[in-house]
Amino acid sequence: MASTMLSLVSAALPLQENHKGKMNLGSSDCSSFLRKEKRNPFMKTKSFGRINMAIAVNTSRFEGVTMAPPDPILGVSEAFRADNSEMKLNLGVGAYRTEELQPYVLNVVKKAENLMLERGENKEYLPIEGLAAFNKVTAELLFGAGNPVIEQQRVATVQGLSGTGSLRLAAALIERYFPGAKVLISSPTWGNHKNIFNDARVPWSEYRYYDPKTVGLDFDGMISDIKAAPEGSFVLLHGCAHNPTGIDPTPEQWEKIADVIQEKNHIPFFDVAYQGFASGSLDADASSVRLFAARGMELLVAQSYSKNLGLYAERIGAINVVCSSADAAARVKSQLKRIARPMYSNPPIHGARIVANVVGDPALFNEWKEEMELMAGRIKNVRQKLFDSLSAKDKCGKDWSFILKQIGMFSFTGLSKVQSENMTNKWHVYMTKDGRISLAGLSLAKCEYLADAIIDSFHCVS
Ligand code: PLA
Repeated sequence: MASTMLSLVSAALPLQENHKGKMNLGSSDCSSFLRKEKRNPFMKTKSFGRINMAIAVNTSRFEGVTMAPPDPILGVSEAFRADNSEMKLNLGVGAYRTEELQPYVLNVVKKAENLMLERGENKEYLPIEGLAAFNKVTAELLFGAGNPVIEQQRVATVQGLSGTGSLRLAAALIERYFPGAKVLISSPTWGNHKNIFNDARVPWSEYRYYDPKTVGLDFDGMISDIKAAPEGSFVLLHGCAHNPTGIDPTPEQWEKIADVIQEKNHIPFFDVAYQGFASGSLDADASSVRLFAARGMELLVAQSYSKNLGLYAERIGAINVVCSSADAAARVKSQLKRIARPMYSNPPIHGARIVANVVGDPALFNEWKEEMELMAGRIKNVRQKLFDSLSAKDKCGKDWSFILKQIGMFSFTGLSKVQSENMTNKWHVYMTKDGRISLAGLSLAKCEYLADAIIDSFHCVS
Protein backbone atom coordinates (compact mmCIF):
# COMPACT_ATOMS: atom_id res chain seq x y z
CA MET A 1 0.00 0.00 0.00
CA ALA A 2 2.78 2.37 1.02
CA SER A 3 4.57 2.37 -2.33
CA THR A 4 1.25 2.80 -4.15
CA MET A 5 0.62 5.91 -2.11
CA LEU A 6 4.09 7.22 -2.82
CA SER A 7 3.49 6.78 -6.51
CA LEU A 8 0.49 8.99 -6.12
CA VAL A 9 2.51 11.61 -4.31
CA SER A 10 5.15 11.56 -7.00
CA ALA A 11 2.57 11.93 -9.72
CA ALA A 12 0.83 14.73 -7.86
CA LEU A 13 3.89 16.76 -6.89
CA PRO A 14 4.60 18.52 -10.18
CA LEU A 15 1.02 19.76 -10.12
CA GLN A 16 1.62 21.22 -6.69
CA GLU A 17 4.62 23.29 -7.70
CA ASN A 18 3.82 26.97 -7.11
CA HIS A 19 4.60 29.70 -9.60
CA LYS A 20 8.14 30.16 -8.22
CA GLY A 21 8.90 26.54 -8.91
CA LYS A 22 9.03 25.60 -5.25
CA MET A 23 7.33 22.52 -3.94
CA ASN A 24 4.28 22.92 -1.82
CA LEU A 25 4.47 20.03 0.62
CA GLY A 26 2.22 21.65 3.14
CA SER A 27 -1.11 20.21 2.09
CA SER A 28 -2.63 17.88 4.61
CA ASP A 29 -3.17 15.05 2.10
CA CYS A 30 0.41 15.19 1.00
CA SER A 31 1.92 15.22 4.47
CA SER A 32 -0.12 12.19 5.49
CA PHE A 33 1.35 10.30 2.54
CA LEU A 34 4.80 11.44 3.58
CA ARG A 35 4.35 10.23 7.15
CA LYS A 36 3.56 6.80 5.73
CA GLU A 37 6.63 7.07 3.52
CA LYS A 38 8.91 6.91 6.62
CA ARG A 39 7.74 3.37 7.21
CA ASN A 40 8.11 2.35 3.58
CA PRO A 41 10.52 -0.63 3.50
CA PHE A 42 11.54 0.20 -0.08
CA MET A 43 12.97 3.63 0.84
CA LYS A 44 16.73 3.82 1.28
CA THR A 45 16.85 7.22 3.10
CA LYS A 46 14.46 9.45 4.94
CA SER A 47 14.94 12.31 2.52
CA PHE A 48 11.79 13.59 0.87
CA GLY A 49 13.54 15.05 -2.19
CA ARG A 50 12.23 14.24 -5.66
CA ILE A 51 15.12 11.92 -6.57
CA ASN A 52 14.66 9.65 -3.58
CA MET A 53 10.95 9.50 -4.13
CA ALA A 54 11.62 8.36 -7.69
CA ILE A 55 13.59 5.39 -6.29
CA ALA A 56 10.60 4.39 -4.22
CA VAL A 57 8.31 4.65 -7.22
CA ASN A 58 10.60 2.44 -9.30
CA THR A 59 10.06 -0.46 -6.92
CA SER A 60 6.80 -1.62 -8.40
CA ARG A 61 4.24 -3.78 -6.68
CA PHE A 62 3.85 -5.38 -10.09
CA GLU A 63 7.42 -6.74 -10.06
CA GLY A 64 6.02 -10.28 -10.23
CA VAL A 65 4.06 -9.57 -13.40
CA THR A 66 5.94 -11.06 -16.32
CA MET A 67 5.76 -9.82 -19.93
CA ALA A 68 3.02 -11.63 -21.83
CA PRO A 69 3.90 -12.96 -25.29
CA PRO A 70 2.30 -11.21 -28.26
CA ASP A 71 -1.01 -12.73 -29.38
CA PRO A 72 -0.35 -15.31 -32.14
CA ILE A 73 -2.90 -13.64 -34.46
CA LEU A 74 -3.38 -10.00 -33.43
CA GLY A 75 0.35 -9.74 -32.57
CA VAL A 76 1.08 -10.34 -36.28
CA SER A 77 -0.65 -7.04 -37.15
CA GLU A 78 1.51 -5.23 -34.57
CA ALA A 79 4.68 -6.64 -36.17
CA PHE A 80 3.35 -5.74 -39.64
CA ARG A 81 2.84 -2.10 -38.62
CA ALA A 82 6.45 -1.91 -37.43
CA ASP A 83 7.87 -3.13 -40.80
CA ASN A 84 8.90 -0.35 -43.22
CA SER A 85 9.32 -2.52 -46.31
CA GLU A 86 7.26 -1.58 -49.37
CA MET A 87 6.73 -5.24 -50.16
CA LYS A 88 5.06 -6.02 -46.84
CA LEU A 89 1.82 -7.96 -46.89
CA ASN A 90 -0.43 -8.66 -43.90
CA LEU A 91 -2.02 -12.09 -44.26
CA GLY A 92 -2.26 -12.60 -40.49
CA VAL A 93 -5.66 -11.55 -39.21
CA GLY A 94 -8.79 -12.55 -41.12
CA ALA A 95 -9.89 -9.09 -42.20
CA TYR A 96 -11.29 -8.38 -45.65
CA ARG A 97 -9.42 -5.94 -47.87
CA THR A 98 -10.22 -4.54 -51.31
CA GLU A 99 -8.07 -5.35 -54.35
CA GLU A 100 -6.16 -2.17 -53.39
CA LEU A 101 -5.60 -3.81 -49.97
CA GLN A 102 -7.69 -1.17 -48.22
CA PRO A 103 -10.20 -1.88 -45.42
CA TYR A 104 -13.76 -2.08 -46.72
CA VAL A 105 -16.88 -0.57 -45.18
CA LEU A 106 -19.92 -2.19 -46.80
CA ASN A 107 -22.35 0.15 -48.60
CA VAL A 108 -25.26 -1.35 -46.68
CA VAL A 109 -23.48 -0.47 -43.44
CA LYS A 110 -23.11 3.16 -44.55
CA LYS A 111 -26.80 3.23 -45.51
CA ALA A 112 -27.82 1.76 -42.16
CA GLU A 113 -25.69 4.36 -40.36
CA ASN A 114 -27.30 7.17 -42.37
CA LEU A 115 -30.71 5.89 -41.35
CA MET A 116 -29.62 5.98 -37.73
CA LEU A 117 -28.48 9.60 -38.07
CA GLU A 118 -31.72 10.61 -39.79
CA ARG A 119 -33.74 9.04 -37.02
CA GLY A 120 -31.65 10.85 -34.40
CA GLU A 121 -31.37 7.75 -32.28
CA ASN A 122 -30.24 8.12 -28.69
CA LYS A 123 -27.40 6.52 -26.74
CA GLU A 124 -29.29 5.22 -23.71
CA TYR A 125 -28.17 1.93 -22.15
CA LEU A 126 -29.40 -1.22 -23.83
CA PRO A 127 -31.02 -3.91 -21.69
CA ILE A 128 -28.51 -6.55 -20.50
CA GLU A 129 -29.62 -8.97 -23.24
CA GLY A 130 -29.07 -6.34 -25.95
CA LEU A 131 -31.22 -4.72 -28.62
CA ALA A 132 -34.50 -6.63 -29.06
CA ALA A 133 -34.66 -5.93 -32.82
CA PHE A 134 -31.11 -7.27 -33.20
CA ASN A 135 -31.76 -10.41 -31.16
CA LYS A 136 -34.82 -11.16 -33.29
CA VAL A 137 -33.10 -10.81 -36.67
CA THR A 138 -29.87 -12.50 -35.64
CA ALA A 139 -31.72 -15.69 -34.62
CA GLU A 140 -33.71 -15.53 -37.87
CA LEU A 141 -30.56 -15.13 -39.96
CA LEU A 142 -29.09 -18.17 -38.29
CA PHE A 143 -32.02 -20.58 -38.12
CA GLY A 144 -34.16 -19.12 -40.91
CA ALA A 145 -37.30 -17.09 -40.17
CA GLY A 146 -40.16 -19.41 -39.35
CA ASN A 147 -37.91 -22.16 -37.99
CA PRO A 148 -39.86 -24.07 -35.30
CA VAL A 149 -37.17 -23.32 -32.70
CA ILE A 150 -37.99 -19.63 -33.11
CA GLU A 151 -41.77 -20.05 -33.44
CA GLN A 152 -41.84 -22.12 -30.27
CA GLN A 153 -39.65 -19.58 -28.46
CA ARG A 154 -37.05 -22.21 -27.69
CA VAL A 155 -34.04 -20.01 -28.44
CA ALA A 156 -32.38 -17.91 -25.75
CA THR A 157 -30.61 -15.16 -27.69
CA VAL A 158 -28.37 -12.64 -25.96
CA GLN A 159 -26.37 -9.97 -27.79
CA GLY A 160 -22.67 -10.47 -27.09
CA LEU A 161 -19.38 -8.67 -27.62
CA SER A 162 -18.99 -10.16 -31.09
CA GLY A 163 -18.06 -13.82 -31.56
CA THR A 164 -15.40 -13.85 -28.84
CA GLY A 165 -17.59 -12.29 -26.17
CA SER A 166 -20.48 -14.59 -27.08
CA LEU A 167 -18.27 -17.65 -26.82
CA ARG A 168 -17.03 -16.37 -23.46
CA LEU A 169 -20.60 -15.97 -22.14
CA ALA A 170 -21.41 -19.54 -23.17
CA ALA A 171 -18.18 -20.79 -21.57
CA ALA A 172 -19.21 -19.12 -18.30
CA LEU A 173 -22.65 -20.74 -18.54
CA ILE A 174 -21.04 -24.16 -19.04
CA GLU A 175 -18.69 -23.61 -16.11
CA ARG A 176 -21.59 -22.63 -13.86
CA TYR A 177 -24.22 -25.19 -14.83
CA PHE A 178 -22.21 -28.15 -16.14
CA PRO A 179 -19.32 -28.31 -13.69
CA GLY A 180 -16.58 -30.65 -14.89
CA ALA A 181 -18.12 -31.06 -18.37
CA LYS A 182 -15.51 -31.05 -21.09
CA VAL A 183 -15.53 -29.08 -24.30
CA LEU A 184 -14.13 -30.95 -27.29
CA ILE A 185 -12.19 -28.72 -29.64
CA SER A 186 -11.01 -29.55 -33.16
CA SER A 187 -7.29 -29.98 -33.73
CA PRO A 188 -6.33 -27.46 -34.98
CA THR A 189 -8.75 -24.68 -34.19
CA TRP A 190 -8.91 -20.88 -33.96
CA GLY A 191 -6.12 -19.93 -31.55
CA ASN A 192 -8.38 -18.09 -29.10
CA HIS A 193 -10.76 -21.00 -28.36
CA LYS A 194 -8.39 -22.54 -25.85
CA ASN A 195 -7.81 -19.19 -24.12
CA ILE A 196 -11.55 -18.65 -23.80
CA PHE A 197 -12.20 -21.99 -22.11
CA ASN A 198 -9.05 -21.76 -20.00
CA ASP A 199 -10.06 -18.37 -18.66
CA ALA A 200 -13.59 -19.61 -17.96
CA ARG A 201 -12.06 -22.66 -16.20
CA VAL A 202 -13.80 -25.09 -18.50
CA PRO A 203 -11.79 -28.27 -19.19
CA TRP A 204 -11.24 -29.09 -22.86
CA SER A 205 -9.61 -31.71 -25.02
CA GLU A 206 -9.05 -32.03 -28.73
CA TYR A 207 -10.63 -34.20 -31.40
CA ARG A 208 -8.82 -35.08 -34.61
CA TYR A 209 -9.87 -32.92 -37.53
CA TYR A 210 -7.08 -32.24 -40.00
CA ASP A 211 -5.11 -34.91 -41.82
CA PRO A 212 -1.81 -33.45 -43.08
CA LYS A 213 -1.29 -36.42 -45.40
CA THR A 214 -4.45 -35.77 -47.41
CA VAL A 215 -4.57 -32.06 -46.49
CA GLY A 216 -8.22 -32.88 -45.80
CA LEU A 217 -10.62 -33.86 -43.04
CA ASP A 218 -9.68 -36.76 -40.77
CA PHE A 219 -13.32 -37.80 -40.59
CA ASP A 220 -12.79 -41.22 -39.00
CA GLY A 221 -10.49 -39.71 -36.36
CA MET A 222 -13.04 -36.99 -35.65
CA ILE A 223 -15.90 -39.46 -35.24
CA SER A 224 -13.97 -41.84 -33.02
CA ASP A 225 -12.72 -39.02 -30.75
CA ILE A 226 -16.24 -37.63 -30.36
CA LYS A 227 -17.47 -41.15 -29.59
CA ALA A 228 -14.72 -41.70 -27.01
CA ALA A 229 -15.47 -38.49 -25.07
CA PRO A 230 -17.40 -38.71 -21.77
CA GLU A 231 -21.19 -38.60 -22.27
CA GLY A 232 -22.64 -35.13 -22.13
CA SER A 233 -19.55 -33.31 -23.38
CA PHE A 234 -19.86 -30.11 -25.40
CA VAL A 235 -18.58 -30.48 -28.97
CA LEU A 236 -17.30 -27.22 -30.43
CA LEU A 237 -17.93 -27.17 -34.19
CA HIS A 238 -17.13 -24.48 -36.74
CA GLY A 239 -20.47 -23.83 -38.45
CA CYS A 240 -18.75 -23.18 -41.79
CA ALA A 241 -15.35 -22.18 -43.19
CA HIS A 242 -13.30 -23.93 -40.53
CA ASN A 243 -10.53 -21.74 -39.15
CA PRO A 244 -7.61 -22.30 -39.81
CA THR A 245 -7.93 -25.27 -42.21
CA GLY A 246 -10.67 -24.07 -44.59
CA ILE A 247 -11.95 -27.67 -44.65
CA ASP A 248 -15.62 -28.35 -43.83
CA PRO A 249 -17.46 -31.66 -43.50
CA THR A 250 -19.78 -32.56 -46.40
CA PRO A 251 -23.57 -32.56 -45.75
CA GLU A 252 -23.44 -36.37 -45.38
CA GLN A 253 -20.58 -36.09 -42.90
CA TRP A 254 -22.52 -33.48 -40.89
CA GLU A 255 -25.38 -35.99 -40.60
CA LYS A 256 -22.98 -38.60 -39.23
CA ILE A 257 -21.45 -36.10 -36.80
CA ALA A 258 -24.97 -35.30 -35.57
CA ASP A 259 -25.70 -39.05 -35.19
CA VAL A 260 -22.68 -39.58 -32.91
CA ILE A 261 -23.36 -36.44 -30.89
CA GLN A 262 -26.95 -37.59 -30.35
CA GLU A 263 -25.90 -41.15 -29.48
CA LYS A 264 -23.46 -39.88 -26.88
CA ASN A 265 -25.84 -37.30 -25.43
CA HIS A 266 -23.28 -34.60 -26.19
CA ILE A 267 -24.27 -30.96 -26.68
CA PRO A 268 -23.22 -29.34 -29.96
CA PHE A 269 -21.71 -25.90 -29.62
CA PHE A 270 -21.35 -24.05 -32.93
CA ASP A 271 -19.05 -21.15 -33.57
CA VAL A 272 -20.42 -19.29 -36.60
CA ALA A 273 -17.93 -16.55 -37.41
CA TYR A 274 -18.05 -16.70 -41.22
CA GLN A 275 -21.70 -17.08 -42.25
CA GLY A 276 -21.73 -16.15 -45.94
CA PHE A 277 -17.97 -16.41 -46.42
CA ALA A 278 -17.84 -20.14 -47.16
CA SER A 279 -20.23 -20.28 -50.12
CA GLY A 280 -21.21 -16.65 -50.58
CA SER A 281 -24.74 -17.59 -49.41
CA LEU A 282 -25.92 -16.76 -45.90
CA ASP A 283 -28.50 -19.57 -45.97
CA ALA A 284 -26.21 -22.29 -47.32
CA ASP A 285 -23.60 -21.43 -44.70
CA ALA A 286 -26.11 -21.93 -41.88
CA SER A 287 -27.12 -25.39 -43.07
CA SER A 288 -24.98 -27.28 -40.53
CA VAL A 289 -26.64 -25.47 -37.62
CA ARG A 290 -30.11 -25.89 -39.14
CA LEU A 291 -29.53 -29.60 -39.66
CA PHE A 292 -28.84 -30.07 -35.94
CA ALA A 293 -31.77 -27.85 -34.92
CA ALA A 294 -34.12 -29.81 -37.21
CA ARG A 295 -33.28 -32.96 -35.27
CA GLY A 296 -34.74 -31.36 -32.16
CA MET A 297 -31.34 -31.21 -30.45
CA GLU A 298 -30.41 -28.67 -27.82
CA LEU A 299 -27.43 -26.64 -28.99
CA LEU A 300 -25.40 -23.49 -28.53
CA VAL A 301 -24.43 -21.13 -31.33
CA ALA A 302 -22.09 -18.14 -31.09
CA GLN A 303 -22.44 -15.64 -33.97
CA SER A 304 -20.18 -12.87 -35.20
CA TYR A 305 -20.77 -9.98 -37.63
CA SER A 306 -17.10 -9.01 -37.77
CA LYS A 307 -16.42 -10.57 -41.13
CA ASN A 308 -19.70 -10.90 -43.02
CA LEU A 309 -20.82 -7.31 -42.33
CA GLY A 310 -17.29 -6.01 -41.83
CA LEU A 311 -18.17 -4.77 -38.34
CA TYR A 312 -14.91 -5.90 -36.73
CA ALA A 313 -14.47 -3.04 -34.29
CA GLU A 314 -18.17 -2.67 -33.45
CA ARG A 315 -18.00 -5.94 -31.48
CA ILE A 316 -21.37 -7.25 -32.49
CA GLY A 317 -22.51 -10.87 -32.24
CA ALA A 318 -24.77 -13.10 -30.20
CA ILE A 319 -25.03 -16.29 -28.23
CA ASN A 320 -28.04 -18.46 -29.00
CA VAL A 321 -29.00 -21.42 -26.85
CA VAL A 322 -31.63 -23.70 -28.37
CA CYS A 323 -33.50 -25.50 -25.59
CA SER A 324 -36.10 -28.24 -25.64
CA SER A 325 -38.75 -25.93 -24.17
CA ALA A 326 -39.62 -22.24 -24.09
CA ASP A 327 -39.49 -22.42 -20.33
CA ALA A 328 -35.90 -23.70 -20.31
CA ALA A 329 -34.93 -21.03 -22.85
CA ALA A 330 -36.32 -18.29 -20.62
CA ARG A 331 -34.34 -19.59 -17.66
CA VAL A 332 -31.13 -19.94 -19.68
CA LYS A 333 -31.54 -16.39 -20.97
CA SER A 334 -32.00 -15.06 -17.45
CA GLN A 335 -28.74 -16.74 -16.41
CA LEU A 336 -26.83 -15.46 -19.44
CA LYS A 337 -27.92 -11.96 -18.43
CA ARG A 338 -26.78 -12.65 -14.90
CA ILE A 339 -23.34 -13.61 -16.22
CA ALA A 340 -23.11 -10.58 -18.52
CA ARG A 341 -24.10 -7.96 -15.92
CA PRO A 342 -20.96 -8.10 -13.74
CA MET A 343 -18.70 -8.68 -16.79
CA TYR A 344 -19.64 -5.66 -18.91
CA SER A 345 -23.14 -4.69 -17.76
CA ASN A 346 -24.77 -4.34 -21.17
CA PRO A 347 -23.57 -4.43 -24.78
CA PRO A 348 -22.84 -1.57 -27.24
CA ILE A 349 -25.70 -0.32 -29.41
CA HIS A 350 -24.16 0.91 -32.66
CA GLY A 351 -23.39 -2.42 -34.34
CA ALA A 352 -26.65 -3.92 -33.09
CA ARG A 353 -28.62 -1.17 -34.82
CA ILE A 354 -26.66 -1.64 -38.04
CA VAL A 355 -27.43 -5.38 -38.10
CA ALA A 356 -31.08 -4.80 -37.17
CA ASN A 357 -31.44 -2.23 -39.97
CA VAL A 358 -29.71 -4.34 -42.62
CA VAL A 359 -31.22 -7.73 -41.83
CA GLY A 360 -34.60 -6.28 -40.91
CA ASP A 361 -35.07 -4.34 -44.16
CA PRO A 362 -35.71 -6.47 -47.28
CA ALA A 363 -34.03 -4.01 -49.67
CA LEU A 364 -30.90 -3.59 -47.55
CA PHE A 365 -30.83 -7.32 -46.85
CA ASN A 366 -30.75 -8.12 -50.58
CA GLU A 367 -28.05 -5.53 -51.12
CA TRP A 368 -26.01 -7.10 -48.31
CA LYS A 369 -26.28 -10.51 -49.96
CA GLU A 370 -24.88 -9.00 -53.18
CA GLU A 371 -21.97 -7.37 -51.36
CA MET A 372 -21.37 -10.62 -49.47
CA GLU A 373 -21.14 -12.48 -52.79
CA LEU A 374 -18.73 -9.85 -54.10
CA MET A 375 -16.42 -10.25 -51.09
CA ALA A 376 -16.57 -14.05 -51.19
CA GLY A 377 -16.06 -13.89 -54.97
CA ARG A 378 -12.94 -11.73 -54.68
CA ILE A 379 -11.44 -14.23 -52.26
CA LYS A 380 -12.24 -17.10 -54.63
CA ASN A 381 -10.46 -15.21 -57.42
CA VAL A 382 -7.26 -14.68 -55.43
CA ARG A 383 -7.42 -18.32 -54.32
CA GLN A 384 -7.49 -19.39 -57.99
CA LYS A 385 -4.75 -16.93 -58.98
CA LEU A 386 -2.50 -18.05 -56.12
CA PHE A 387 -2.97 -21.68 -57.16
CA ASP A 388 -2.22 -20.84 -60.81
CA SER A 389 0.91 -18.87 -59.84
CA LEU A 390 2.20 -21.62 -57.55
CA SER A 391 1.58 -24.33 -60.15
CA ALA A 392 3.27 -22.32 -62.91
CA LYS A 393 6.30 -21.32 -60.85
CA ASP A 394 6.99 -24.51 -58.90
CA LYS A 395 9.72 -26.37 -60.79
CA CYS A 396 9.45 -29.35 -58.42
CA GLY A 397 5.90 -30.06 -59.54
CA LYS A 398 4.32 -30.08 -56.09
CA ASP A 399 0.55 -30.51 -56.14
CA TRP A 400 -0.94 -27.27 -54.82
CA SER A 401 -4.56 -28.21 -55.59
CA PHE A 402 -5.44 -28.41 -51.88
CA ILE A 403 -5.57 -24.59 -51.95
CA LEU A 404 -8.57 -24.79 -54.28
CA LYS A 405 -10.33 -27.34 -52.07
CA GLN A 406 -10.17 -25.11 -49.03
CA ILE A 407 -12.95 -22.58 -48.48
CA GLY A 408 -13.53 -19.31 -46.67
CA MET A 409 -11.11 -16.55 -45.85
CA PHE A 410 -8.05 -18.67 -45.16
CA SER A 411 -5.65 -21.08 -46.73
CA PHE A 412 -3.77 -23.53 -44.56
CA THR A 413 -0.54 -23.75 -46.58
CA GLY A 414 1.16 -26.58 -44.73
CA LEU A 415 4.20 -24.33 -44.15
CA SER A 416 5.98 -25.18 -40.89
CA LYS A 417 6.84 -22.70 -38.16
CA VAL A 418 10.36 -22.01 -39.54
CA GLN A 419 9.04 -21.78 -43.07
CA SER A 420 6.36 -19.32 -41.91
CA GLU A 421 9.10 -17.33 -40.17
CA ASN A 422 11.05 -17.23 -43.45
CA MET A 423 7.93 -15.82 -45.13
CA THR A 424 8.02 -12.94 -42.68
CA ASN A 425 11.74 -12.41 -42.15
CA LYS A 426 12.83 -12.70 -45.77
CA TRP A 427 9.70 -11.84 -47.77
CA HIS A 428 7.85 -9.47 -45.40
CA VAL A 429 4.74 -11.64 -45.64
CA TYR A 430 3.05 -11.55 -42.24
CA MET A 431 1.11 -14.69 -41.34
CA THR A 432 0.44 -16.90 -38.33
CA LYS A 433 3.11 -19.44 -37.41
CA ASP A 434 0.77 -22.38 -38.01
CA GLY A 435 1.07 -21.79 -41.76
CA ARG A 436 -2.28 -20.05 -42.18
CA ILE A 437 -2.63 -17.17 -44.64
CA SER A 438 -5.65 -14.90 -44.88
CA LEU A 439 -6.63 -14.69 -48.54
CA ALA A 440 -8.95 -11.84 -47.59
CA GLY A 441 -5.82 -9.70 -47.19
CA LEU A 442 -4.38 -10.68 -50.59
CA SER A 443 -4.83 -8.93 -53.95
CA LEU A 444 -4.59 -10.44 -57.44
CA ALA A 445 -1.59 -8.15 -58.02
CA LYS A 446 0.33 -9.69 -55.11
CA CYS A 447 -0.31 -13.36 -55.95
CA GLU A 448 2.86 -13.85 -57.97
CA TYR A 449 5.01 -12.33 -55.24
CA LEU A 450 3.30 -14.50 -52.63
CA ALA A 451 3.80 -17.60 -54.78
CA ASP A 452 7.57 -16.84 -54.99
CA ALA A 453 7.69 -16.45 -51.21
CA ILE A 454 5.82 -19.71 -50.58
CA ILE A 455 7.90 -21.72 -53.06
CA ASP A 456 11.15 -20.38 -51.59
CA SER A 457 10.01 -21.07 -48.02
CA PHE A 458 8.62 -24.50 -48.82
CA HIS A 459 11.54 -25.86 -50.84
CA CYS A 460 14.54 -24.00 -49.38
CA VAL A 461 13.77 -23.92 -45.64
CA SER A 462 13.44 -26.98 -43.47
N1 PLA B 1 -14.49 -17.65 -34.00
C1 PLA B 1 -13.64 -17.89 -35.00
C2 PLA B 1 -13.57 -19.25 -35.56
C3 PLA B 1 -12.84 -16.86 -35.50
O1 PLA B 1 -11.99 -17.12 -36.49
C4 PLA B 1 -12.93 -15.57 -34.94
C5 PLA B 1 -12.06 -14.44 -35.43
C6 PLA B 1 -13.86 -15.37 -33.91
C7 PLA B 1 -14.62 -16.43 -33.47
C8 PLA B 1 -14.06 -14.07 -33.21
O2 PLA B 1 -14.21 -12.97 -33.94
P1 PLA B 1 -14.93 -11.68 -33.32
O3 PLA B 1 -14.75 -11.71 -31.85
O4 PLA B 1 -14.29 -10.54 -33.98
O5 PLA B 1 -16.35 -11.82 -33.70
N2 PLA B 1 -10.82 -14.77 -35.98
C9 PLA B 1 -9.95 -13.78 -36.60
C10 PLA B 1 -9.61 -12.63 -35.69
C11 PLA B 1 -10.62 -13.21 -37.84
C12 PLA B 1 -9.10 -12.98 -34.33
O6 PLA B 1 -8.25 -13.87 -34.16
O7 PLA B 1 -9.58 -12.32 -33.39
C13 PLA B 1 -8.69 -14.53 -37.06
O8 PLA B 1 -7.84 -13.91 -37.70
O9 PLA B 1 -8.59 -15.75 -36.82
